[in-house]
Order: sequence, then structure tokens, then C-alpha cells
Amino acid sequence: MADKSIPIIKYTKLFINNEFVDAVSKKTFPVINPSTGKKIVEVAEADKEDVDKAVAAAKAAFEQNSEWRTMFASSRGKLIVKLADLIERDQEYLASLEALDNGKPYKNALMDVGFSVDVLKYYAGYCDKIHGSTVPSDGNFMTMTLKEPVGVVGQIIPWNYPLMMLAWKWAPALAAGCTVVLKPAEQTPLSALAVAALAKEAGFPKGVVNVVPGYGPTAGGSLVKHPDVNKVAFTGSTEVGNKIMEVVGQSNLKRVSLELGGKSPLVIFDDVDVDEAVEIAYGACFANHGQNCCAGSRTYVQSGIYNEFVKKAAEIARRTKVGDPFSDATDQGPQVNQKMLDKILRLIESGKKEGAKLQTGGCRKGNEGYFVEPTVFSDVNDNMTIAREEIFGPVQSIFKFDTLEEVIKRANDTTYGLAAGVITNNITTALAYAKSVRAGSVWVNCYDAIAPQTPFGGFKQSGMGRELGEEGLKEYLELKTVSIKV
Ligand code: TXE
Repeated sequence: MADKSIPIIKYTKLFINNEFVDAVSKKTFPVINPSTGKKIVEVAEADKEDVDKAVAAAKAAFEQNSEWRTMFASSRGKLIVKLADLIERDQEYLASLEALDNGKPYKNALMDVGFSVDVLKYYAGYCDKIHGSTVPSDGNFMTMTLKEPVGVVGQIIPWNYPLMMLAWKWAPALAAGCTVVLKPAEQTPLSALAVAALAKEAGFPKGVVNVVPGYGPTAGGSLVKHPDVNKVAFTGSTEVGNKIMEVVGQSNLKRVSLELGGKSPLVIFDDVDVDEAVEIAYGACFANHGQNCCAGSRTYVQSGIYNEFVKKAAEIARRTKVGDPFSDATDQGPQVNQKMLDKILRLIESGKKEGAKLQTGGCRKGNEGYFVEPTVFSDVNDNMTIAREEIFGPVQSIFKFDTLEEVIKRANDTTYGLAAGVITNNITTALAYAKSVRAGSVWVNCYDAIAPQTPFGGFKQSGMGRELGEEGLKEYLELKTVSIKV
């Protein structure tokens, strides 16, 4: 297969009411190529006035007798399938946009596109299966429940999986019958705009989906504050998640779902095949350059295999091919921007200073773009900064442990609770761990086993609510009880 080439950018304006339009202010912002640090293109910058327009369009599309509200549920499902088909048709173009502004290898971006298609199709099937129930209430009543769309939804997504995060947000919202205003991350707005054009081509009525690229505090903040937005769904940092809760509390008490950061533990017992465990742990930590909310960034290894594991973990990390996302040989592209590069390098320095043992990596790679050497630290202790802060980069921290009881306590000693993993051949150990660890997803002898059907979300400060699966759909539904006197 030949290496892929850089795509032509077709859409750079806001998408409101099925039209691509300039920002009211006519302002634009630069989108940067993380492989070079140079500008790719200027994109229209939404601010409050633009968000107001987009929300008004979404509100009109949600009016009682609108085309969207009166559409058969099964037709809504077909429309979502059509969008999924168009995304599949354009998968190479969309994957190349992701590789360009996010920096992930093209081959990985192509997998993200495939997963996005699967998620859309999964939820499309729900449209005409959103049942209420009948309730045997006291008194002479016939009582039933109806599940209705929550209304206009504001969705704010990050840059690590731009297209996939759009699909995780749009698919359940549209299946439920909501209308959407999406703010993509300022670093990676290109694929969302291309998919907006596909939504129009699929035949979504105007105003059902709107895309407003722009910055967090301005475009994002306006969406969170907006009195006509009935729900906000956010994926991003815990810090911004906290801010959203404050603003929502002071505005209209809109529904909120949050998918935030993590510091997930992967625990490896010494009854396992070490090579296999090293590979699972490598994937858990380094997938998507470590820019993964559920990254297994704390690797706990039992003392019996500790030394062998550390040696092999460093070897496998050293073999990673870091470079051009458009080359087939590349395993790891650049980090997304200068801010993330600086954060990762600062945390690597803290690891060195605080006494962790650097096994490999530890530096920026090259002088152009935002590349980081895959880095492995051993002898990490629980109080070091690299053990506690989310690094969001290609940095593995390896800890030594002796007993199950001890490691459960240490695994849970974090403010986060998004995911956790365990590798062992002992079923009792695996189940004891799975029951005790405080995390929204637990993976046994695997990692990142995420599918459209599996609910995903966090305990503690990793968020609230769930995405994917039936639980993900519920986040976009209101329950109504109707009692009829008989
Ligand atoms: O996140 P932000 P950043 C974590 C990770 C990373 C750190 C910072 O640790 O190092 O967060 O990344 C929008 N009101 N995660 O700065 O700022 C913003 O425009 C409304 C984990 O990129 O949270 C973007 O669209 N919206 C994570 C989105 O929020 C606001 C993925 C995420 O940006 C806003 C990304 C505001 N006041 C980072 N401020 C995960 N859970 O996967 C910003 N935004």
C-alpha cells in the first residue's frame, strides 16, 4: 500500500441550518499541523452570536410539528444509516483529515472512522425500539411511560478522537430524536465540518445538526450557558468539567453528561506469559500516543516478574516508529499541540527529578512538530507526580507490588475512576480485582475492549453518565408518566 497524501480541505466555515456560513464577526482561527507546527488553514471562529444562531436553528428543528419531530422513528433510523454509509464511502478522505490536524497515523485514523460508522449504525437500530412501559399504579388509572428526546443538545468534544467523539455524541442524540449543536475542539475541527456536509447530503432536515468550531471559553462557554440548550454532553478535562457544572448550576439546570480524565491502573500478576502481558500493557499505555482518557498509564507488576517485565517493556517501546502520520510505517505521530508537548515534557522531567528510573525515551524527538520519544519509567512510587497526574502522552510508569490486597488499595488511590485492567490466569484474582476496583470499565486479560454495545464512563472525577450501549441512549431521553382515568 502506498503512503497516503495530504487531503484538500473543502470545508472551513460554520455549519448552521444546513449551510456553511462565516462567523458573524468574520473572525477565523488557524488550524495547525502538529507534524510541522505550521498552519494548515484558517477556520471560521464561532462566538456567542454564532452559537445563538445555531441554537435557534436547533430549537426550530425541534418544534413540535417540525419535519424532524414528525418523521417516523424508522425513517430517522434510516437517515442515520445513510449518514454512516456516506462516512464509509468517504473513509479515506476523513481518515486523512484526522491524520492531518490530529497527527495520528492514517491507518489508525481509518480504524476510528470504522468505529464511528459502527456506532452510528448501532444507535440507528434503536430509533424504533425506544419503548416506554405500562405501570400497575394504585387507583383507577391506566398508566404508561413515554421516552422522549431531551431536546436541543450542546456537545463539546476534544481533539484526541475527533471523528469518533462526534459519532459517540451524535448517534445516541439523533437516535433519541434530539437536535444538536456540536463544538469540535479548536485543534481538530476539519473532520466534523466534512461530516456536517455529509449529514446534509444524507438528507437531515435543516437545523438538526449544527457545527460551531471555536475556542472553549467563548463558543463552548456560550453553549453551556445557553438557556435554550436542554442538555450538554462534554468530553475533555476534569478542570473544564468542573466549570461546566458550575455554569449549569447557575443557568438553567440543563442535563449534563461528562467524560473526563483518567489515571487508569493495569495490574499484572506473575502467573502470566510475560511477553503477552508486555504487549497488552504497551497497547494500553501508548495507543493514540497516550492521548487516551482510559490509557492504562499506571502499570503495576507483581515482584516475581518485575525485572523481566521492565526490560521487555522498554524494548517494545524503543521499537515504536515515531514519525509522519501519512507513512504506513508509522506507529506514533506527533502530540496534538505545543501545550500538550510542554505538559508531557514537564511531567517527564518531574519523573526524572523525583527519582523514577528512566528506562527509555525521556525527550522530545526532533525539532519540528510535537513528537515525543516513547518513554518508560520503572521504580515509580505512588506519590510521584507521574503517578498522580494525567500525562496524556506516550509515558509508561511501572510500579512493583506483592499482594492482591495491597495492589487494589493502590489502584484505587486516585481521584479518577475511568478504567482499570488486570492480567492473570487466576479467575478468583481477576474477579476479586474486577469487583473491588473503583472504575467504570474493567478489562481482564485485555485492554480498551470498547464496542458500540459497551457502556463507557467514569466513577469519581472521571465524569458522570455513560456513553455507548443502551445506557448512552438514556442520557438523551426524558421519561414522561401518563395516567389515564378509567
Ligand atoms: O482540554 P479541554 P485540553 C485532558 C488531558 C489533557 C487535558 C487538557 O489530561 O492533557 O485534559 O486538554 C472545550 N467551556 N483531556 O486543554 O480544555 C475545548 O474547546 C466549554 C482528557 O485540550 O478540556 C475542547 O473542545 N468548553 C480528555 C474541549 O473543551 C470548553 C480529552 C476539551 O478541552 C471550555 C482531552 C469552557 N470553559 C483532554 N474550555 C478525555 N476525557 O478524553 C475548553 N473547552
